[in-house]
Amino acid sequence: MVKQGILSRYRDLLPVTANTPLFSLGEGDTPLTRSPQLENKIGCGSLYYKLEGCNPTGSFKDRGMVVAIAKALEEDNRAVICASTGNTSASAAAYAASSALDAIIVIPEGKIALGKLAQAIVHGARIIAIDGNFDLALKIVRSLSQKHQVTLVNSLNPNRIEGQKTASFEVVDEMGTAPDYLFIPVGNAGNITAYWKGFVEYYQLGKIKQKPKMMGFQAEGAAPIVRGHVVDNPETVATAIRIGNPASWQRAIAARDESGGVIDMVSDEDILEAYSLLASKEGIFCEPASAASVAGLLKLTRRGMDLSAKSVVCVLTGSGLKDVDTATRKTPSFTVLPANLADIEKAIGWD
Ligand code: AN7
Repeated sequence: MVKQGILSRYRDLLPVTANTPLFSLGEGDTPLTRSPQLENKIGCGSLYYKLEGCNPTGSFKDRGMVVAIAKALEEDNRAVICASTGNTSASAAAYAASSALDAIIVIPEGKIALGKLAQAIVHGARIIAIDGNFDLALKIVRSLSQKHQVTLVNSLNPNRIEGQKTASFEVVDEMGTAPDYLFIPVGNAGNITAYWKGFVEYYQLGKIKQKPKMMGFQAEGAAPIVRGHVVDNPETVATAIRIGNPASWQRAIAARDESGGVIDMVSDEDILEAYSLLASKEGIFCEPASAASVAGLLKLTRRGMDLSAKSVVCVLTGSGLKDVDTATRKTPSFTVLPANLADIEKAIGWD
């Protein structure tokens, strides 16, 4: 069977009209898997991962992008623009290419993971790397989109949030209920906003009896919401969430407060620990920003949070293959030997 995509599957709950093209590159319907080891280790009732790295361009951005691009086509706009820490631009480039739209992307020079840049290049986007961070890039593309005939496809575009909310629908459709807690990384804060919107809508439709607590995690060096002020020079190993002035700041706070959740921060060390643990114990290769959700879970449980009777979903937002530099930086990661049986057996300890 041809994969349906979120526009068709959730059309009744999306801004779909008779003129919206219902196309798909295969986004959505991502795996919800149960933790093989960590669940027991932290004494959690049940722990699930929503594997958003399994989307066509390797991140959750595809859910929102397919809606944003479909609406641009419906309105007969032929070009899209975005600022990005990497994943939005990769997704915009792919979806624009598939619909013969021009994609213009503005990125912070030297601060996006190479896999994401590779995607923008192969999909034929016009790439502008600026001497400035994501926040400045976003300011620039906002101005450009007001001045020129081009659709802004950052999460300021409400169609992006609409598409991304389908991830909560899937979590509920799969579990038959909402989890008690949803742990999620926070950068520009569009995704936490979207998940919350999805849960609220399902609640209003009577599909769930209670909504989850939203547990958002920023990186310590890029934690404006936690600190309560704009961070001028955000820094973190998790380049995807290297953001100092999130566009959906207020909506993230609303999601936190209305759900009774928290927005907290995790250090780069915490992020890399969770990143390695996910890879080496759970068999999941996600990118560093994604590991912020699990780093947050580890932080809170170490501080005594009791989840023994609770269900938890951690959103793993993007694939580890996006950022192989972080994975291969660890030394020594392998042994170089002559191609000879005896030497190799010796190195493995089989001599
Ligand atoms: C893997 O691509 O902002 O809080 O420009 O790529 O909705 O911003 C990416 C963000 C988490 C944070 N995990 O989500 C961009 C961009 C990954 C990400 C986030 C991003 P938001």
